[in-house]
Order: sequence, then C-alpha cells, then structure tokens
Amino acid sequence: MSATNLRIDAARLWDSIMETARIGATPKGGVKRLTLTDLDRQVRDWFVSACTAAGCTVRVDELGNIFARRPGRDNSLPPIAIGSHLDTQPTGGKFDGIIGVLAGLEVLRTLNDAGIETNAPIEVIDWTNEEGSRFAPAMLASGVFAGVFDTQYAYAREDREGVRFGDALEGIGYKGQVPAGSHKLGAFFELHIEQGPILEAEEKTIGIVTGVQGMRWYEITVTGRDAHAGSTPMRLRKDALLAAARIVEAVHAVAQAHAPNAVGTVGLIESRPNSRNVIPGEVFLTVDLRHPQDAVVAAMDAEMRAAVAEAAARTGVEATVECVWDSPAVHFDPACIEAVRAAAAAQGLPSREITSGAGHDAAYIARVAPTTMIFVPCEGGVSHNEAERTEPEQVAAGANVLLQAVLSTDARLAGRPG
Ligand code: HGY
Ligand code: MN
Ligand code: MN
Repeated sequence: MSATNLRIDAARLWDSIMETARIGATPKGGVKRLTLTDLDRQVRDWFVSACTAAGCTVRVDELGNIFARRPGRDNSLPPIAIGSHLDTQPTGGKFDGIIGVLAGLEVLRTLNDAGIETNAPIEVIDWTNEEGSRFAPAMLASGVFAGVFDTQYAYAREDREGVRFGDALEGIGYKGQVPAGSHKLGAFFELHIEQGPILEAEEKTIGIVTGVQGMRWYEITVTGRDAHAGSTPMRLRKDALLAAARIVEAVHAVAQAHAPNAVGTVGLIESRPNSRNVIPGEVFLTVDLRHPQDAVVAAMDAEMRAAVAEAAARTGVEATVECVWDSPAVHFDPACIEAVRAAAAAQGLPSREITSGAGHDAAYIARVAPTTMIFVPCEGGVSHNEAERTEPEQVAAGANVLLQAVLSTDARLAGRPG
C-alpha cells in the first residue's frame, strides 16, 4: 500500500480515548484530571507505557513535558512532532487535548503496523499544564520550551491552595532532567476539537487552523471592609462584592463593544469572608480578554482597567488589576497549513480555514518550529464542559489528516516529492 493511502485504526484510537477517559472520569461523563495531580500521573504513566510498547524512547524534561520518539532513517534530524495535553479543566471533557496526544500515538502505531520508516524521527508530546486552570498561566510548560517563560518562574507558580508548580511536579515523579527547549523540532502538528460552533454549523469535518487569537489574563483584588450585614447602613458600606458585580458587568460590556469577535470572561471569583451575614470586605476575581487582533486586545485592556477604576470609585472601595498573562495572536506556518489542506482534500473531507478562539500549546511552539493545527468539530461547539462530545468518525478523519500531513512534511523536508 502506498503511504498516501495509509489510514489509522479508528477503533483502536477511539478505544484509547475511552480507556484514558476512565482516569478522572466524573459522574456526568466528563474528565477531571487537573495538572500535576495523581490522576495526571496515572494518565502519564499510561501514555509512557503505551509509547514504550510502540518502540519509542521516552524522555521527560524539567517541566514534565513527555517526548516519545520513534526513530527514523536519519536520527540526526530534528523530529517531526505531534502533541497536545493530557490535563483537563475541573469540569472537562473526554477530548480537549487528549485526542491530540492519542492521535499522535495512533500515528506511531499505524506506521509500525505498516512497517513504514520515516526519514526524520517522529515525536509525540504531552505538554504539561496546558489548561492553566490549576496553575496560571495556560500553556506554561510549552511556553518554557519555547523560551516565553523561564523554568524558575514556572516552578514558583502557585495554585489557589498555595502549592508550588515545582513541588507538585516533583510530587508526581515527572520532574525530568532534560533542560526545557533543549532540542529542535522539524515541525509540530496539533489535532484538537474546535471547542466552538463553526465547523459543526457549516458541516465541515476539518478545520485548517491558520492561527490563534490574542489573549490576556488578569487578577483583580477588590478591597472594601468587612461589616455587619444587619447593623451597617447602606450608605456606610464598602461592599467589595457589589464592586466586583459591577466589574463583571463591565467586562461583558467591553467585549460587546468590540463584537462580533471579542470575548471577555470572569471565570473565577472568591468572596471573603464568604459569610451570609458579613458584608464582603475582599473579592478576588480573574478576567480573560481575547480578540484575533492584538490592537483590539490592547484597547479592551485599557477600557477594562478604566471600568474597574470607575466601579471601585463608585462603590467606595479599592481595586488592583494585575495582568498575569499576555499571549499575542499567532499565525501558523504556511507550508504546514498547506500540508493539512492537501491531506484533507486528498481524503475528500470538507474543510475550511479557521482561527482558534482557544489557546493551545501550538501557539507557543510556533515560535520555535514550523507549526499548525487541525480541528475537528465538537457537538454544539461545547467544550470545557463534561458534556463535551465528538464522533469516532470525526476523530478518525482528523487523525488521518494528521498522519498524511506528517508524512508529506517528512517527505518535503527530506527533499522528496510528498
Ligand atoms: O484557555 C484556553 O483557551 C485553553 O483551553 N487553555
Ligand atoms: Mn486544549
Ligand atoms: Mn482546554
């Protein structure tokens, strides 16, 4: 069989997804597998064992990124890499991140079954802490690999209980010795569910991802004064939660002002002392602003900061705003994008170009290697939700485009016709 007609084993890939979904399975059918928890360790162990059984050498870097390498004809060449993440949101689904890692494993298994030797090595990667839900910011470990953050910054990041990233990493036994970013990648491909409604609405099977929108994360602390809910007149209150409510409304208004492509979200809010008969004296909340154009993100930043100051003044409280993450818009590599387009066309799969609304490790890896992504639809565009769903046929179609894009890129980089 010619390599261009090679297809993955769809049932084997789906079984792998369903098997790993049992690690951290939630009663509502989702997966809760926060980064650097024992559940993360369990799925990592599963992944390392499966890659080892597929004949790979496995290395772990100092951020816990796992690199499973299948040798090629010329192992002096930088590997062509495939990857994504195995960590999930607290109310995550079975597919976000996971299909990108397991489709990479399926590509290795398919090449093994067919006895195909690629020119360059192929490497499948699990990037630590893509979600940023437990340890902000998101894409932390791929960011260190790409030189955006340094290792000590990552190790010092704390979760809301004050646990340090470096200690949690050591705790699950995945603090490797390989310096982060110490090897080159010949190219990087990431398969992911779209996590939005476009592909399903347009009945497209493949998203040819051309880039990722710009995004910024903020931490806001509102300081008022604890006081008695019964004996404090309204005019004397310094109600931090009232100011926070006004800030939530303002974030929504800033996004609406830059419709239709801007989004703004307050996702995490902690009110203290959180007692029903105490006026909240302090509130901690997060803001997530995104737009495909960096200039608009900057404008939204200024408008949000002004709105926070106005809400604080109006409520008689103080508010501080700290930008904790700024990920500029990213444009992927034209040759990698073309490899995805050609593979989808050759397999007769309806496709369309799309910019990613969600952040992905590919956004940072694009700084150090020719990179692109492949999207497949998810039901109702719903993700970061336990009901997240895609179909076996859609995952298989994405994995077959991934396989063929990787093979054609390997041929192109070797100077052979694809
Ligand atoms: O936030 C994001 O877009 C990604 O899911 N970490
Ligand atoms: Mn993801
Ligand atoms: Mn996610």
